[in-house]
Amino acid sequence: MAGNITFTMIKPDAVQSGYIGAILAKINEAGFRIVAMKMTQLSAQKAGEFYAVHKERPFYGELVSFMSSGPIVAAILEKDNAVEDFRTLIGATDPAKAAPGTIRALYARNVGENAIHGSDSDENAVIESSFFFSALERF
Ligand code: DAT
Ligand code: MG
Repeated sequence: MAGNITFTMIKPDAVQSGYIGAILAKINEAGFRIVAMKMTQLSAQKAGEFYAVHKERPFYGELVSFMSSGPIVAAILEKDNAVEDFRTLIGATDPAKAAPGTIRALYARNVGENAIHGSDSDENAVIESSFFFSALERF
């Protein structure tokens, strides 16, 4: 099971721009099953906790403030090879470098406001999923 899930957030820029539906359609078309989903807003403290691994990076303050600036859509997704396939679907962190047709190439504004999150490992997919969802919220 662990290797078959990833965690995603549709970030505040994409929610604000009205891209939730378009992004979910891409996720469905790519063959991911939605295990859990919610719309919520991170406090600055929770955003800081989620991105604690980036604490020493120069963009950390900006990242925390952006990620707590408006609602997000959090979800757990299931598919064979979920983590890697989802990273391929979303594209590079910087939308200017993201492959054509990827979610970030289509919907991200810039490297900071980049539309969507995807876990970077099976281990982090499990940690990040549990950050947002209890067992009772998974289907
Ligand atoms: P990713 O989201 O592709 O896994 P990451 O884990 O390196 O990228 O960084 C987490 C988030 O931090 C990223 O989605 C947006 C922000 N970020 C990364 N590099 C940045 C930069 N050079 N300037 C501003 N924000 C950045
Ligand atoms: Mg990352």
